[in-house]
Amino acid sequence: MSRTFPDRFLWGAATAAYQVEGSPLADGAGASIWHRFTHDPRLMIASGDTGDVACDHYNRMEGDVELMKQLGLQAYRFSISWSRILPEGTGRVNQAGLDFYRRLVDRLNDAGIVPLPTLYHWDLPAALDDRGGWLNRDVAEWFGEYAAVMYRALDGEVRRWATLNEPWVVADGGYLNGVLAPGHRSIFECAIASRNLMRAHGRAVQAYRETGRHEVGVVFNIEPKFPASDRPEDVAAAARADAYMNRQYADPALLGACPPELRDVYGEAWEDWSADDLALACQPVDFVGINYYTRSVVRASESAWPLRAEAVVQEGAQHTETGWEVFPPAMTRTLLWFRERYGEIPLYIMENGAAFADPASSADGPIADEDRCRYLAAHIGAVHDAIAAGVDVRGYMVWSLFDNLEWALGYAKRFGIVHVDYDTLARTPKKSADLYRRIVESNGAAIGDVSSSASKISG
Ligand code: GBH
Repeated sequence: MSRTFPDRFLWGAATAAYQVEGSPLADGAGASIWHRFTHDPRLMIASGDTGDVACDHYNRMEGDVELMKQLGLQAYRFSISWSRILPEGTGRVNQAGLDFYRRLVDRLNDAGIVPLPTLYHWDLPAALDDRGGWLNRDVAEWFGEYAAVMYRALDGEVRRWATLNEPWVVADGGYLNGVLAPGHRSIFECAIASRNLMRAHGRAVQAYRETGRHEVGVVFNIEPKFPASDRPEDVAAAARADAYMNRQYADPALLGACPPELRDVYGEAWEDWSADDLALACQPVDFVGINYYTRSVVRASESAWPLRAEAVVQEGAQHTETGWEVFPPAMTRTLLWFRERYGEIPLYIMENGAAFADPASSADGPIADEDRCRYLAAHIGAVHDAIAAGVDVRGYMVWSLFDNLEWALGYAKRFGIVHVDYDTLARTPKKSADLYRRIVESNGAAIGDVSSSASKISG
């Protein structure tokens, strides 16, 4: 079946600063909380991996843009490292840091590739963490100041800005579970960080209305929560999980309210947001980015803290190397649900992809990452299903352009359509990169080349 996408649908690939750049302290940059986290043996990443070199994109940016051009990408989603721009987080601007992103954006525009920057993909300046980081209410002003510096520098060349990437991950991983920087474990802090993240997002949108002339939005990770059974306890558990991961951030930003289930999830750590905080978080946005990887099936479990809900592993389904179930129909469901709940907002898939171990590369061909090819074709097909049902989806960014630092999982988990050899830093497009080039060229039709009969993908 041939499926093409709307005219001007934007096809691209995504990365994030700390995951690919390397040289985190170069040219006057300040340290970020991720630099600190990966270098602190008490916090630690199991493998000892750091972002010191990563893909060395900071030094190889021009060649990388050339590669993107060869891959036929129409857009490149990247993030800006706040502490390269403002080494102390506020105040003094580091011109050399700005210059790096200006060169990147210029090269992209010269190559006809649309730049899609995200202002915050988890690398808070360490100097701001010393002042409380996301726990300090002033972070909204700090983020607004940084955002305005970027808009003033690059709004002529950039037409679409995203504020935060996945605020849920920042609060849950950084402040509740301690598995991501800054590595705290407190449900009280998680609730505070959650609110300050959305206040900061709102402040950055306000700043855009003062200085910018194009579009600004925000990026959420959305993961549908299916109840394991019709039992009311399981249905309620799924609703709590959905409120916590999905609606906790999108509701304040888009509806100006918090999901009522959060009181139950957070217990005494929950404090109702003031009307002022809700109003600040709820600024009109021009688009929303959605990152979709998987779904989860959940059942009630009194001992599972704090949600009293636990995931039920789907036996027989395919799982990626990160243990996430491959379930393409939930991509469609996510998009339909989003429109139904939040109304007609232009949507972009800002991340979708999978970690699979690379099969050994044969001498005469690229790394044959068939699992990734099937994953991408099936999920792009699922995006098409949502568009066919009338959802306004305007673009798709594969995660990721490169194998890169998979945060606390280090370099072992590979999400790239381009292989990176971490000894030589050589970039080698995998079979999925070739498939993706054909998908872009054919505006989606080439997903039909991927045999679904050979697919292990359920759904
Ligand atoms: C994204 O986050 C990040 O933006 C990106 O930097 C990162 O490299 C990429 O994904 C790959 O991890 O354990 O089955 O319950 C991903 C957000 C939220 C997706 C948690 C998976 C857990 C699935 N993730 N979710 S499960």
